[in-house]
Amino acid sequence: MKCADTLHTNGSKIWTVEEMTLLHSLKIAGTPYPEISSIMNQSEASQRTYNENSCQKKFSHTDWKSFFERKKIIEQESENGDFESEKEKVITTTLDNHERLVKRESARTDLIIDGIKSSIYRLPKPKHTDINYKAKKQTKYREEEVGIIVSDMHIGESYTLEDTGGISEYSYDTFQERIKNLKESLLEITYRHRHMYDLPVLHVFTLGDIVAGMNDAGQWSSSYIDIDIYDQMLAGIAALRDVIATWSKHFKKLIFYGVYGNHGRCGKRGQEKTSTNWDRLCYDVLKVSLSDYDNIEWNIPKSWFIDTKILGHRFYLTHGDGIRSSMGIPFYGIEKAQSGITNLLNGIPDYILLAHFHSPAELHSTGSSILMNGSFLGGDMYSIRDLRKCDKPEQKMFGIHPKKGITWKYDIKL
Ligand SMILES: [Mn+2]
Repeated sequence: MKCADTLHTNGSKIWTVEEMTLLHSLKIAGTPYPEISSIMNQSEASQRTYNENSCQKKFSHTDWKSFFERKKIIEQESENGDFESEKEKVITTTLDNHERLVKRESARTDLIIDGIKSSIYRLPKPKHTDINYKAKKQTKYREEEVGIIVSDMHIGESYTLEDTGGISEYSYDTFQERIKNLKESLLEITYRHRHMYDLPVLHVFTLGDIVAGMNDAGQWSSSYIDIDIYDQMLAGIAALRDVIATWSKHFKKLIFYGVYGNHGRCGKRGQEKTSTNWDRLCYDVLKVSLSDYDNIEWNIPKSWFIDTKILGHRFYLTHGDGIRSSMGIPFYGIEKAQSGITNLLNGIPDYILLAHFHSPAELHSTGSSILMNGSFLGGDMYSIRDLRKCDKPEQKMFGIHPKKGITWKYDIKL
């Protein structure tokens, strides 16, 4: 223990705290001075020779109250000192360990970098003489057929830039402009491809939701429909008649496929047969009004799907409203639908064409390629507000090759 020099300086040599404490406790216990001096002479705390006189003198000349106060302070300081030095030790060890870790990591990183560098240098450089692809001189390519998906026109739906906070707008005028773009783009692309090979046949996959729908027949809000259902259908017939008639003039043969959507149903879900649908009526009237065009073939079933073969490839067409979805593109719903369709048809369709989701996309699932069409609307009130999503108004067009199936694809921006 620390020397008690500040406590007591009376005497030739300074008494230690241990000596002082021993003296005090012996005296308090009632031990007489001769015995005190003898015990102290034999004690471990002994620092000198004690006699009766020196012990008595020391005891009576000491201010014991202040001695014990100071002793307490010294002991506390000593304890704190121990804690502080322990803490310091821990900090130093931690810092040392950390530094060692950092050094090790940086050495490891250096090794990896060196390894990568050396393998880059060792990589053989491509020689000009090794690169010798020569395009085949081919003047004739096998002809292909053209497919286009036409869907989700939602004629009658109407919302302004003000309604959507400047993000999107749609009206009958917008629709007219977009269908004109579609009509012309298909022909432009076809003629561009005709520089390479012939494209004699056009398949028009009309996959529903031509009309925006009746008030109260579905979840859609009639507040954003400004044309009633009858006029929606007539507008759909007029627009499709113009497009189909024009296209049919530029192909040897046009095959029209008409599958109805969910927006065309006549009453709430389940009230009528699903085939009782404004889209289907629109297709049937279209067929009658174009009956003079004998290069058009019509495929308008009562069922919600078409299963057909084109140049040896199996196509399954449906609107897509039976596929479970929540928030955007339903990957899992589509995979499930694909396996269900495969079981029902007893065979895997090479291509599944879908509409309804208004998001252009392509997925692959166990042997099927799934092509999802965009819409005429782009973002609508529902998708912008509830899904925070605004896709571009697009429709899919592609080439079908007898051997390769679907080859090139375009998302025609409307
Ligand atoms: Mn739909």
